[in-house]
Amino acid sequence: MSSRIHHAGLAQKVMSGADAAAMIHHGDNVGFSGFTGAGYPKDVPRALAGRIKAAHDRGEEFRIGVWTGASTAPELDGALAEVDGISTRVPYQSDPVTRAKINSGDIDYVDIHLSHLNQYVEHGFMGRLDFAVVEVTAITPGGRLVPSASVGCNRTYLDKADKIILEVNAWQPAEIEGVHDIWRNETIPNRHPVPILHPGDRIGTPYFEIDTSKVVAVVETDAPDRNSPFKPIDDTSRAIASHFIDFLKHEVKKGRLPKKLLPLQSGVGNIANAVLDGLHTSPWAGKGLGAYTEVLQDGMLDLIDDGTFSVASCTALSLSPEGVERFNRDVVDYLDKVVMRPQSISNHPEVVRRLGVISCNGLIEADLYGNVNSTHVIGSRIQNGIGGSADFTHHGYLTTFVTPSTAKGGALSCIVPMVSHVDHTEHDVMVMITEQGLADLRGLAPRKRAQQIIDHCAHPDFRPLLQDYFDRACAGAWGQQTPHLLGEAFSFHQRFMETGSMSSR
Ligand code: 0RQ
Repeated sequence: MSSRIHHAGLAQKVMSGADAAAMIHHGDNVGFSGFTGAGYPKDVPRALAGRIKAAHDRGEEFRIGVWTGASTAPELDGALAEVDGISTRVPYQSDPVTRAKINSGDIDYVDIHLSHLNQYVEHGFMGRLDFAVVEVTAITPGGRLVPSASVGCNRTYLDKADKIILEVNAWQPAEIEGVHDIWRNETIPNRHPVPILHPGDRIGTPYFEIDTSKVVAVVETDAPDRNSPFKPIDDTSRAIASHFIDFLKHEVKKGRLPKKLLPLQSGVGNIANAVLDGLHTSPWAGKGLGAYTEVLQDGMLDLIDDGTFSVASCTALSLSPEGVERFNRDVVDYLDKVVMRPQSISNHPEVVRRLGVISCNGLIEADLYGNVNSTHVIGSRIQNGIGGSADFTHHGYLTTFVTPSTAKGGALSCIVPMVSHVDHTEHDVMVMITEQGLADLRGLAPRKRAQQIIDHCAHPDFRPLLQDYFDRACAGAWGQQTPHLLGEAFSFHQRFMETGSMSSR
């Protein structure tokens, strides 16, 4: 028996990834573990992709529904998309092959809030779940599962799937046991309040409790997570971080934030990671703050190490190769500083609102009034997905968005007259930050919001263009709460599609 599989009955179920994959059939819905490149199964998806390719070569149809926690890795999303094996993809992805197949219409992508996923699965909104394929770190003698580097939607997948395939990955550190906090609420109409009063509160157990009779296969692996590196922190991200920190200082001075702040949430991506770095040189360095966030990025790990954060609640790691090496080496030191929860709890709207989370997320474009597009390039091509950004933005105490003012080498303004796709509306977005400055939109009517955003967030190359648009829109003959010139607003995006630049030059 492997040193990681301590349950005699489940040890009998050990087999190869290929044998396990042979149990999955065309039309099945499969709930895979995996969240931002951490804790996804490494062997079964690849073997399944081989099986799908062979079926297609024989002229047979073979596609499955792929449900995960969030993004996974080339061995899962990439491998299955490459062989046209995915019919439906839920709820968040960032894989280039999958992205291309979604945009070409070959994969149906259902991009939902991460906090909604548990309910979708639990109450059958997306139909039946045939398989849960879940990576774990170990199996205890009593058949409980020690989760891996992400929790995501695994508890619900393990509960609801007809059959379970487990991958036991010896690469994950055995000492991670104890970091997770798995809690099960009652189902509607008997749901209870989530009893979390502080980011570090533990309310469940560190294990998944499962019906072991549903386990049809156990596969042993020894393979690393994806762990993508972050872009180096540049002057643009440093400037964004500095505006964010200045704003927090200002809010404390005004008495709108306590001295020790409120729990922070930091989104995915390079900019959000860089913003965290700014806390090292802030008045809060070493001050033991709390994080109630979705993923633990390198920036957060550094801040735990230097005592700026005393605790971080999350659902997954999202670390660089160096970050994960550090985490795995010193995991015992993180056991009382990191709590990894199901995504329905890490992103729980009621908890986020009650704790008063300060949210900070990236965007693709924002408009003059503060509406935000986080997901679609030129209104139509998916980049990643909404992820948990709305879970924190709609319910946070202070909601901020951070972005460079331009993209694609300066050819494109990230501030546009009207967003080409809406993920977060003006009603939820309180503060907009670029390297140019910060627009505090709270309490402002639309025209005043627009002027703040033009003056403080737009790049000087695009400011005259945006000001001209806004002035002419305001001069419109009929009464307008939110002035627009609709035809022109969309030609702003059209111009980029046709010429590769939004600039009028
Ligand atoms: O594309 O790599 O091909 O050049 O978008 O942009 O500047 O590296 O920014 O890494 O911070 O990601 C919104 C995508 C920002 C991310 C987004 C192109 C740009 C580049 C990435 P290339 P950057 P970041 C909770 C939070 C939604 C989910 C979320 C995201 C690529 O933050 O996915 O918030 N958010 N989750 O060139 C065309 C523009 C563009 C543009 C950027 N205006 N037009 N392309 N790009 N702006 C946590 C979870 O949910 C897990």
